[in-house]
This record gives sequence, C-alpha cells and structure tokens, in this order.
Amino acid sequence: MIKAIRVGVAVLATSAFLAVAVQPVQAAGRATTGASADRESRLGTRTQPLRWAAPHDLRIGTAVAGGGHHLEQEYPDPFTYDRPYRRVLGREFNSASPENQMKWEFIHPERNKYNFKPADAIVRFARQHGQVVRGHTLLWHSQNPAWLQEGEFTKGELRAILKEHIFTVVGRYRGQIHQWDVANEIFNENGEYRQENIFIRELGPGIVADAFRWAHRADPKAQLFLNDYGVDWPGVKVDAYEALAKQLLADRVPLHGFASQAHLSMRYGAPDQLAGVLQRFDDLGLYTAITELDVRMDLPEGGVPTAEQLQTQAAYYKTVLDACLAVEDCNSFTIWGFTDKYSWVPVFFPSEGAATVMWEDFSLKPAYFALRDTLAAAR
Ligand code: 9MR
Repeated sequence: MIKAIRVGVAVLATSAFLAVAVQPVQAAGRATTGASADRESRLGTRTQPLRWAAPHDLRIGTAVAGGGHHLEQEYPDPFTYDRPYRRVLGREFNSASPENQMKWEFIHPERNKYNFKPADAIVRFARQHGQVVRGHTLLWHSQNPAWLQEGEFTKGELRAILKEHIFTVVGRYRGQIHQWDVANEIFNENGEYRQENIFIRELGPGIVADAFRWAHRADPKAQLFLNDYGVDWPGVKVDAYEALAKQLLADRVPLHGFASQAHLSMRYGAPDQLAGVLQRFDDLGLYTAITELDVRMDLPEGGVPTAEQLQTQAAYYKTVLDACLAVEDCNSFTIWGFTDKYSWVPVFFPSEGAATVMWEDFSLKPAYFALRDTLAAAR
C-alpha cells in the first residue's frame, strides 16, 4: 500500500517536471543564465535528490571531476573550488568515483612518489556526505605514467611494481572503498586480451588474477570488479568476460563483480539487452554495476540539442537504469559526471556532447527526471 502511494506521487511528479525540464531548451537554447533555467534549478534543489529516491540496496554515484586531460587547462580541479558543484555532488549522490585522481598517472607520478592529496580529498568528502567510494582503477592500459610505460624493467620488477602499487593504494583506503575497478578494459572488441596493457603484454593474462588477490589482501572488504565499455550488448567481448569470470571463480580468485561502464552514443541505439548481459554475471553469483554512464549525441548547428534529442537521451538513461534495477545484485549505478560543464565527451568526440543529466549551470535535463522517477517507482 505504502509503495502504491509512493509510486502515485512519483508519476504525478514526472509529468510536471518533464514539462519544466524541456522548457529552457525551447525557450532559451542552452539557457545557462535564463530565468527559466534558474527556476528549474531551484525546483531541482527542492525535489527529492536521486540518492533519496533510490531503493536502499542501490548506490547512486557520479564521477568526481578533476585531473582529466580535458580539464587540466581550463579547470585544474573543479572539485576543490566550484561550490555549486560540490553542493550538487553532496546532495544528489551516495557514491563517488574519482574520475582520474586514483589513476596511476595521478596517484603514482614517479616511481617512488605517490600523490594522495586529490584522492584523499574525495574520500574525505564522501565520508562527510554519507557516500561510499568506487576506486578506479588498478590495472589499465591508459593513463599510466611515463616512468612505468617507458621504463625498462625485468618481468620480476614489473610484477613487484604492480604489487607494491596495489598494496599501497588499496591499503591506504582500506575499509573506505565500496568497490574497486581492479581490472579495467582488459579485452579488445574481438575478445582478445588487450596487448596495449603493459602488465598483460609483459606478464601474461595471469597477472589479472594476481591483481585481484593482492587487492583483496590489501582491503578484504572492498568488492573487486572487472570493468569495461562496449559490453552493453551480447557479443564476443561479453563472452570473454564471462569465460574469465568463470575461470577466476573456479580458481577461487576474489572476484566480486562485473561492471558495464555504459558510455553510450545516440548513434547506436539504446542498449535494450543490457539486463540480459548483467544477468549472466549475476547468475555466476557476482555483483553487477553500471559505472560510467553517459549518453552523448550529435549536436545540431549552434550546439543546442532539440527537445526530441533530450527525450531520446532520457530514454537511454532510463533503459540502463531499468537494466540495473531488473538484476537482483546490481548494487551500484554511476553516471560519469553529472554536469556538461566538466564532461569529457566534447573533447574526445568533437561533434558530440550534452551527454550528462545536467546543463552547465546544473539545471536539470529530462534525463535527470527519468532517473529520479524510475528510482522512485522502484523503491
Ligand atoms: O573522464 C576521464 C577523462 O577525464 C580522462 O582524460 C580520460 C583519459 O583516458 O579518461 C576518462 O575516463 C575514462 C575512464 O577512466 C575509463 N573508461 C572510459 C572513460 C572515458 O574515457
């Protein structure tokens, strides 16, 4: 009964908010300063935040901007000085993923030097705001420091370097990390191990199991994940992950979860088979998660998405959330940044953008309301 009442309220709210949400686009283009956008932002602050709309067993997260190649010139580290950004971050989410601050390049810039400050700040902020943290990432082919990528190491040295890194970084945040993306993007689209990954290339794929074992010893409570993009539809890449997960579990390696990043483009259709993909890993007894969702679109001339594009985007966001909600142990749902102000998308995909759920001034897009109302209805 109580559930029915809640759902009823959510439905009423949906239609009212969708009407408001579309308004700034039609009335004032991007409307970063328009009156309607202001009104919408204020409405947004008064409505139930995403984290409170969500079912209790599902964490709602975002990437915390900072350190990215797309940010370093203009915005050295928005998390530290953009107060409206911090307010929304604290209000809306109960999980935080450092977008770059825990990657090797940032946290381990020299062989014998770690830089924990930016990651520490996020972990502290998260604690103060009742948020968990997703650690990202330990074994990846990208954003590694030159000393590592270009160094001349024996196999033994390289293995020792990885082990030391994992024990140091995971150990520092022991007990404070909900989930670690231990292995990130380790397969190519054809399901073969990615040879660009220095550890896999030099040490062989068995290093993946070692990374999980070391991470588990360093923080026995953290849930340890495989994480990748391009796994939203069934295919050889998903098959490769399923085979690996089965093997790791058979070998009693501490693997706890499989995650789809879900970087989506409206060019390719909404991932309507994602629930089935996640279910395959749930069936193995693993947690599943959505870790980096964003939905980019081709921007029309002038750069302002149409109302129709925004509705389509909202439907994509909802499709991904629905998939997670449909799978029993999908326990974490993270969007890769919540505002276009700091999104990585336009830098990496120059003709696309508007990929997040809020405009640059934090006013809310239809995608935000689609998430909020879908969460409320599932609660
Ligand atoms: O959002 C991140 C951006 O700031 C970095 O410049 C970029 C460098 O590769 O990485 C972005 O985050 C990636 C994430 O760590 C792993 N999955 C893909 C994400 C988007 O590229």
